[in-house]
Amino acid sequence: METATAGTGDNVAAQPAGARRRVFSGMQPSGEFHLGNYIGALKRWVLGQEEKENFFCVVDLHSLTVPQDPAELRMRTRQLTAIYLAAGIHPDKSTLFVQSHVTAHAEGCWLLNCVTPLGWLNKMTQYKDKSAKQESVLTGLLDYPVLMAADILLYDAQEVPTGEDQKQHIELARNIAERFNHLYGETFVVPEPVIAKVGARIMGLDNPLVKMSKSSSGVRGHSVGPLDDPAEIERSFKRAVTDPGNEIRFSDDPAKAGVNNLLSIYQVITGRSGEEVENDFANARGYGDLKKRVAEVVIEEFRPVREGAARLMADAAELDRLLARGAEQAAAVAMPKLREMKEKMGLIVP
Ligand code: ATP
Ligand code: LTN
Repeated sequence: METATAGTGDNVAAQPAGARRRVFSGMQPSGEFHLGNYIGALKRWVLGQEEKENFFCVVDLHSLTVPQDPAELRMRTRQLTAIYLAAGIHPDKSTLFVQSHVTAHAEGCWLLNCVTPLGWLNKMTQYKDKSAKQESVLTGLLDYPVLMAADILLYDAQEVPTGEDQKQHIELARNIAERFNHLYGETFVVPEPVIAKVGARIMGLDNPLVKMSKSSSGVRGHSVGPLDDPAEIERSFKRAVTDPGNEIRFSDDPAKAGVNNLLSIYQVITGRSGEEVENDFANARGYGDLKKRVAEVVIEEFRPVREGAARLMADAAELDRLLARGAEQAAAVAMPKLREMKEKMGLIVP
């Protein structure tokens, strides 16, 4: 798949020639996992898995930045793990773990808090958007991007594959890495965002002018996910908002955003080029046909994820064993880095 990397390649402490590039990414186990999460992140992690050294995390500490029901959070943490696995993240090819199981993340966050000016956090657009919607804003929500920086920097990750919405946070992680390196000497790799050219911002099916988002997943027809009933997925696509026209082409005209979104979904799922996609629909009979065929490819793509996740969820003990192994592998990388941070900052490390 075509990807656009937005870094400068000025990595310090780069790995030896021939070493596989190191990847870190994560997702929050709160809310319903949806097609945007799948296309913008998970599918791409799976596609890049073979040639990279991967760390994929279920970032449960990030979920705590807004109030959570404890039992539900526990269930969703295992459920998201099951979705990662069922979608093709292979525990022998990637380190798959839960953020809170590796204590270096929370500790590293504290150390990085102490090199991060508050002004940098106040500029984060996601914080501004999310905090504006809440009556009482938790400190953790403001600090969220510093925890994310700790996630990435503890692993010397060179690449961070995410959707478009995370670009500013990765930029902040770069700034924090550079500042730490400047203050205490070369310590961190400066990571690069890896954001796809197509599918990095899947829009709501009910409103193609807003991002498909977990916070709107309760809204009927907004999003679809792999655990949904296929008949419900079909209905959501049938109801998808388009425009009064009938032209099935990629376009950046906001009036055509609905059709553009459907075509982008189809393109990423089928792995075809933009031209091939438009050709596929050259003889389509209107938008009804388009919606039906997009729904079909999404349902087929999700079928093994749905079935696999249900199977895995039936054995929580096995999932927990797998996660324990992942945490051990992750800690073997993160803990020495944390130690290095502490030493450089002047803490006595026993
Ligand atoms: P949401 O905005 O839905 O609440 P999030 O970004 O807060 O999601 P995460 O589960 O942490 O939630 O995000 C997981 C990944 O999915 C990130 O890489 C994010 O960029 C990506 N992502 C989220 N929404 C979309 C979307 N609509 N299109 C493409 N990628 C997306
Ligand atoms: N903030 C991210 C989730 C996340 C993440 C990370 C992504 C937490 N830590 C480290 C990449 C790398 C989001 O998608 N909402």
